[in-house]
Parts: sequence; C-alpha cells; structure tokens
Amino acid sequence: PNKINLKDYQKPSFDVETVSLDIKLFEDHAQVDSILKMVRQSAGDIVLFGEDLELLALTMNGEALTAERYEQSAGKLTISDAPDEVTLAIQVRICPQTNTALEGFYMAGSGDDRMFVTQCEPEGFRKITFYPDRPDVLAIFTTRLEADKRYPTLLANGNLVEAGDMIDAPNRHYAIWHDPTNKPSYLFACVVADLDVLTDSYTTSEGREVLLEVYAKSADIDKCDVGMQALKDSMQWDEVNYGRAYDLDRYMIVAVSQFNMGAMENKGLNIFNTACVLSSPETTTDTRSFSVKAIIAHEYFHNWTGNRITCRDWFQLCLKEGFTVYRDQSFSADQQSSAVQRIDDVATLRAHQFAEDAGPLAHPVRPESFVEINNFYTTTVYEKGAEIVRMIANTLGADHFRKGTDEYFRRYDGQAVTVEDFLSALSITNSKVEDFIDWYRQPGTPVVSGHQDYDSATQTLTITLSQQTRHVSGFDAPKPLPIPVATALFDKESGKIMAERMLLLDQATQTFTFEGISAAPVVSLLRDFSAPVQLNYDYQDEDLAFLLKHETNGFNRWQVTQMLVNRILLPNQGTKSDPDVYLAALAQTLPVLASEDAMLAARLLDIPSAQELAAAILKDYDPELVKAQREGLYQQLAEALKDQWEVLYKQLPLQSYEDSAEARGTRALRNVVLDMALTANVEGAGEWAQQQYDNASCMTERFGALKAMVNHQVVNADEYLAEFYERFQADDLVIDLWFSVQASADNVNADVIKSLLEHVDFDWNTPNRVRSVISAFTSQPTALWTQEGLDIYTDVIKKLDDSNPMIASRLLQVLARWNTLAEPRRQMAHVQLLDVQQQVSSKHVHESLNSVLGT
Ligand code: BAL
Ligand code: ZN
Repeated sequence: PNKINLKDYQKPSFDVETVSLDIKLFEDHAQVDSILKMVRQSAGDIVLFGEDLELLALTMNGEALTAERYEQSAGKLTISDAPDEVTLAIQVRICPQTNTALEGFYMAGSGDDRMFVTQCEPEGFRKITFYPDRPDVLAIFTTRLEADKRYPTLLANGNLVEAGDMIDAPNRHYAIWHDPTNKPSYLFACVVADLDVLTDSYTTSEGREVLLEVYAKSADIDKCDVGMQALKDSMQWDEVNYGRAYDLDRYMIVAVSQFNMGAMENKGLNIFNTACVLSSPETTTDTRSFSVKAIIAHEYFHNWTGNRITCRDWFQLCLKEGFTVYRDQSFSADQQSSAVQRIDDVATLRAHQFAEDAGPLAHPVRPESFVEINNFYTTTVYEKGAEIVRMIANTLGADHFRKGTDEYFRRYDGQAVTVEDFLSALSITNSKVEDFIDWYRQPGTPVVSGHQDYDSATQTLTITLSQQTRHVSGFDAPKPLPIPVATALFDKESGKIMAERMLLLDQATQTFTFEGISAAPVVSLLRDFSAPVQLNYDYQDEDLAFLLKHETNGFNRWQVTQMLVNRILLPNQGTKSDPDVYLAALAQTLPVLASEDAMLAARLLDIPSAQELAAAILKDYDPELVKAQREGLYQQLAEALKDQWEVLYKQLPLQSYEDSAEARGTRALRNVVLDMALTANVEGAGEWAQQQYDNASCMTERFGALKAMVNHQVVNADEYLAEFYERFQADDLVIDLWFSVQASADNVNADVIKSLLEHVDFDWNTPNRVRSVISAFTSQPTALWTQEGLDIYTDVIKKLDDSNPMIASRLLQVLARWNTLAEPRRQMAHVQLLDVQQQVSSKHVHESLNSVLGT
C-alpha cells in the first residue's frame, strides 16, 4: 500500500458547495443517492474516494457518465476534463448489515436491539458514497433518511426540517435534516434506531436556546443524567474560559454499544461508545464516571477546536486532538483536585506515550507519512499533543494564552488549517511560541539531567540543566527543544519556598542562577509536570523525602514518591534509593494526608504498573523479575504501614452514596487501604472485603472489593464473582468489568483467558468486550509474554484482521516492545510476529507490523 507524505499535500481541484444525501435503509442493504454541487478551484481532475461501494449510476450535469468517462481504481474515482461547475448525481449500494469494521454506515447490536450508525472519521465517509473525502473539503449537507418504522429514531446532523410517512410504503417513514454549517465529510453522521431520549435545554451566553438530547436504549436511559449534566457544564465552561458558545439549536448524543473508539464529535450529533456516556452509581465506578464527564466535555469542545476550525489534512490531527485534550484536562481539573487530575494525566502519559516514544512506533506529534491514518490515533498525537499546548499556555500565562486563542478563533473560523497556523495565532503576544514547532516535528522523549551548586560566599545557587533526545531513525538529528521547567527552591530549615521561577531550557546545556539565597536549598523541579520529559536530577533520597513533606504542589509530592519507587525498582536507570527512606516518608505523610485529601493520599501509594516499569527498560527486560521486584516493594510497603491500615479503614466507613470530590476520595483511599491490608495479611481483612461487597452503596465500593478478593484469592472469591455476574447479567458494561477483573488478575494464565474467550457472553464483534479480555490481559506481562499467551493474543489479532482491522492493529501495537525482552522471550516473540505477518492482509496491521518489526 502507498505511503502518503505530508510534503506532497496539494489543495483539491474542486470544492463542494452543497451535498444532498438520500439514504434508504432496507433489510439487507442501503441505497445512497447523493447530489454534489462542485466548483473548480484550480486545474486538475475531480477525485472522489470510495470503498466497498457498488456504483449503480453516475451523472454529471444531467448526463449519464459511461465507464469511459471516468477511471476507477485503488479506492478512487477520477473524472478528467470536467467543466468548472459540476453537479454530480451518484447512486451506490452499500451493506451496513455486514460491515463489521464499524467504519462508514454499520449495524450495531443484533436482533431487536440492532441499530444503524455511522463512524466517518477519518476516512469512513468514502464507505457511504463516492466523495472528495478529505478534511479540507467543506460543504453544506442536507440528509434524508428513509427506513422501516421499526426504527422510529432517524437522526442526522443539524436541524430537523421535515419528517413523515411514506405514502407508497406504509411501513416506512423518513426524516430530512439540514446542517447550516460548512463541514468536512468526516463530521457527517446519521442514526437509524429505536431509542429513548433524555431531553434538556441550555441557553447560551449569546441567548440561543439549545435543545439537548441524549439517546440510548430504553434500559439505559436512566444512566444518561451524568452525561447530560456534564454536557451543560462543558457548554458553560467553554463560554467562560474560551468565549466559545454553541452555534446550533440542537445538540444530540447517541449511545452505541459497538464502537471502535470512545466517542465521535460529529457536528451536532455526537456518537458515543456506551462505555463513555452511560453512568450510574450502581453500575459505574467513580473512575469511569469521571472519564464519562471528561469525554462528553472533549467531544463538546471539538465543536470549536476541530469542527468550526478543522484540520487541513490528517497529518494535522494533533491540531484538533492535542488542543481538545488540553481543554478537557483543564475542564476536569476544575471539577476535582487539580493535583490529582495532573497526576492521572501524567501517569497515563508516562505509561503509554513515553513507551510509544521509546519504541519502534515512535513518531512525531505531527507525523510526516502514513499508510493508514487510523494507526495514528495515538497517545503521542493526543496526549503529547496536549502537553505541547500546555507548555505554550504556561509560557504565555493565562491572559496572553486567551488573547492567542481568541485570535486563533477569529482568524481561522470556518477554515481547515495547520499546526503552523495555530502557532502563528498563539504567538501574537510572544514570538517564542513559534519555537514550539520542533516539538511537533521531533519524536522521542527528551531526558533532562541536572545538578546544582551552592556558593555560600555569594549566596548564589546555580542549577545546570541539559537535555538529550534519542535519535529516532528516519528523522533528522534531534535539536534542543524549548522546555519550560517550573522550579521552586525550599528552605531546608523552615520548609518554606525561598524562590519560584519558570526556567526555559532551550539549549543543549544551560545554567540558571538564583541570587540572594541564604542557605543551600532543596530544589523542586518540573512542578505540575511543566514539560513532557524524563527528569534525572542528582537528588539525595533525603531531598525527595523532604519534598514529600514540604512541597505545596500536590503533583510534585506524588512525583517524588514515583522517583523514589523508580530508583528502588529500576536502579540500572541511575541512582539506587534506599527503600527505608521511601517507607518512612510515606509512613509519616499518610496519616495526616488521609484526613486532609484522601484522593491524593490514595495516589501517593501508587507503585507504577508492571507495564509502566517495562516502558522504562530498553534492554533485557525480564517480566518475571520486574513482577517479583514490584510485588516485593508493594509487600514491603503494606507491611511497613501494617499498623495504619486498620485505623485508616475504620476511619473510612461505608456511607450512603454521594458524588462529591470528598466522597470519591474516601472511596478511592478505602479501596487502596483494603488491598494493602490484604497484602499485609491484616487479620480480618478478608471479611472487610466481603462486607464491603455486601454493603456497597455503589460500584466503586463493590468492584473495589471484588477486585481485591480476586487478586488476593480470598476464600469465596469465586462465589462473589458468580454473584456479581448474576446480579449484573443484563448490563453489558458491568459484564465487561466482570471479564476484565478476571483477565487482569494477578494470577491470570493463558487457560483463564481461553475460557473467557469461549464464554457464552464473549462477542468478537463488540470492541468493548474484546478489550475487556484481551487488553486487560496485557496488564500481566508475565502471562502475556509466554508462548501460550502470545498464541492467544496473536490469534485474536489474526481473527480481527479481516473483520475489524482498526482494532486488530491497535492490539498489535501493544506488542511493540518485544525487542526489549530478554532471551529466550525476545526470539519467541519475534518468531510469533513474523508468523502474524504471513497471515494478515489489512494495511492497518501490516503498517503497524512493519514498524514493530523494523521491516
Ligand atoms: N475524533 C475522534 C474521537 C475524538 O478524539 O474525539
Ligand atoms: Zn478528540
């Protein structure tokens, strides 16, 4: 398959002014009639994309085009010598009923629950009809839907113009929708279904009354309130923080059980994976519920950052995703402790994006070439993309950042633009912003190393920092990047801040001087994780323990615990720490913090997952050794603080459910304490778990107890698993939890995974279910990186390669670090991947495999 390169970008020869779509759904197919009014912009052919379409008719300006008048090959239909103004009428037949790739127009669910929905980003629209399916072609869409009345819900983008019954077919009806905004085809959406709706309204700051609707199966409609509230909160937040108001009279969200991604920001008609919109205390954990709110916000924020200003081409994906992730992270930080939000965002970045940047899938935030753009919806594009926007925002300060974003919206509203355009608008108050372009171009995580010197005679502290980024093959030698390093100096005597400054490291090595420092301080760096880099500073263990106690920045308190843990578990990476310092510091901090900020206290007990630790190991990775060391430290921690667990657990009694930051903190800490108590064999902890399960007021409590029982193989754990299954059998999302708790259990093995894959409720066509077993399994590298584990995992990839190549490719990418394994596992994995290469055909999986294998 062809590689597409950023440097080859060319504007389209024709624009589309209006599109009129008529989609008629029948029992075993759909017919799509489209009328495109196109106008020439420059010399060249009309190029339409189309995949899996049966072309039934094609006319240009009223004249039927015979096969000699156009060329059809490799997913393109090309018309040469077209006049400057063209009306194309196209009729195609498609088959949503057999579309298992869940891209284009497809059937989700089965039997009476079946419904038909679209997923067009990035290139799904070409599976609906022939079209110049590229983000820089913007048009006004009118959509007519016609279907059997068994599907009363007929939705498309924009405003409802007309609906009625078909006179000649009494069982059928239709609806016509018109979207007045110019949009690219990837934002097209339609839904044909039988759904209930939760309705509300919102009046914008501009006085527009907006009808809000969340559509779901009738059994799920009582789980839509959280999402609805989050939508209203997001609408207001965007007005207050970015001056952006909603622009249509209607905003719809539809919950779909079979969906490849989390959600999709289609104009005025978001389509959501049920897992990312449904939430209720009884069925949804706090973590999941919080992410529902964040994803609702994310998709809403796209209305301005993505929809009204879109990407010129798919290389610019980070333009909308990085900025929108930054916006949803900021929104979430306003809904809870901002330190905990930052901790969670950074933990995700380190576990997944740093691993990606350190391995064969490393790519720039703005890639320069791709075979299949679906392979680039990565943590690098999304999360590292968000970190770049955050660095810019922090460099500018709130007022200047707002001036910059106002300018961006003013200048580019209604256009398809590039990262350079974004930086140019943001740099109106500070030209240094333009220097951040290299962050978009250069792959690899920079490592910032440093040390300090204190001169008591001149009362001067100097901090020397240097940066180094690995050279990723195929890219230019890395250049120094602008790295903001938020720094505070702490007085060793009083524990108070003596000085605070944002250092900008933009050369290979730099020295920063602080004058008037009366005594050698403890330096806290990279506060709030001011840049997405790895930090190697020559700390003494005692400095880190000091910062755990005195830092006022909650994020950095967590960061020093993680530095200590990493220095204990990964001594080859630098300094070796003494576990006693870490254990003593936590023992001292925990009792106080538990009553002040339970959520932060819970996070301070984090020990990075086996996967995250593995991400930092570049060679001779031994999963058994890492697991043993990790579990050893966890055991040591649990035992060192053994006296505290009972006291703490009793201080956190089960109460009736409340959705407040404080209550969520209590629940999070209680679950961590329960697990610690079971690890330390605290007497009676097994009964606490059972009582917590039996008396739970919500899923966070019940699932926390179940997970602890399964992982610690508490007697009766199997009975509780069976009880959980019985209780929630009718709820797919909870049954996903049931699968995942078993597939990710500490003692999981290939046989358990096999039996879960054979379970009557396992479903290959539902990505959530596949992930609930297979992605959960990857959290146990000792079981995954065995012959049996790899056989199962790669069989899943091979099976999905044809039916859902996007999911198959995502699963394959998780194996990217095979090359770091110690022998004989490395060789075993290599053979296995070469075998997969012989047995797959999708360009998605081939592109990922070629990168992973370096071929
Ligand atoms: N645009 C795809 C889903 C999302 O990032 O919102
Ligand atoms: Zn997004």
